Amino acid sequence: MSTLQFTRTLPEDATGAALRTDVRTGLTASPKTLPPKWFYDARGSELFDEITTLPEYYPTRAEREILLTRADEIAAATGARTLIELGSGSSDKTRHLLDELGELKMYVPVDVSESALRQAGESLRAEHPALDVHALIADFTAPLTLPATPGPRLVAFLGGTLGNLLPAERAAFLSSVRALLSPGDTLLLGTDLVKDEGTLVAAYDDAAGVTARFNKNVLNVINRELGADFDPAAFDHVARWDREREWIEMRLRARADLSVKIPELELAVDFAAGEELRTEISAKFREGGVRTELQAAGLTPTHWWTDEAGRFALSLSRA
Ligand code: AVJ
Repeated sequence: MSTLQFTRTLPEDATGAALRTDVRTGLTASPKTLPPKWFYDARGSELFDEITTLPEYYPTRAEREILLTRADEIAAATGARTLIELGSGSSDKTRHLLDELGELKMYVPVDVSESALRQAGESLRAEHPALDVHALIADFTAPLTLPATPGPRLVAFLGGTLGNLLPAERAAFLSSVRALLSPGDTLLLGTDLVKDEGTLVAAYDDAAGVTARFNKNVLNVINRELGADFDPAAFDHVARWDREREWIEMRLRARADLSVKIPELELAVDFAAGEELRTEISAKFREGGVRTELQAAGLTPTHWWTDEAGRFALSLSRA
């Protein structure tokens, strides 16, 4: 009989404490910044799901295309008996992989959202009755402790989320993933690729304005959680391509001089007209750069797959 288990490595109040720290640090800095993880409350996750269906937002479709066409090769190359997925969310894309991994005994989805893990866990167990599912409620950007699992293990980090980390954070993250792996274990990594500026900017500034609502939703999160009085309509959504650093930056630009009160932090934050708050970077990669970052973390790249149009890549590395 298979099992469904949950382990929480986050204290119940960890989210609140981390949000307070991030908001205080980010909004008293110059320039102002907020980490992108705070987009994803229930409403933000819903808006993100909507983004993945937009005509301009190609990464999700491109990655799904690779997973669909290469799942058999990934299965053959890894022989995985355990799949660990960091930032699993709804586990939607993973289903293609689970269907092909013939030796798979255990699936370990890791996410901060317990509700997403419960939903995904229940339905996966119904679809794969022999599979043990051990869900981890954890923040994958913090050091992880994994349950005992049968090897070889395949760690999957999909969606291009690596690109939401700054270069130094990426190096630390990849090293911590490397530290989880034993010889014979593998990492499957999704990375969005550098392409023309028009395509990139459109993907982060869609005509229907869904990404703008997603971006401004972080202000609603701070209002609700910290009692702040942000008026989302007082900010414009900005998506800009930084061609030197090869990343997209999402920002919120104050339309006028304004002041925001954040009672839970006993803090008032002033914005000058036109001042921009950075809410996300989304780095785009080249094959050589991904290879260099993987090798710097002690991993050995073995496979590189892109979609037909060459927009997005999945890479496989060995410990
Ligand atoms: C899929 C989480 C990596 O950077 O493309 C989508 C999130 N931000 N539109 C990305 C996102 C704006 C995203 N990740």
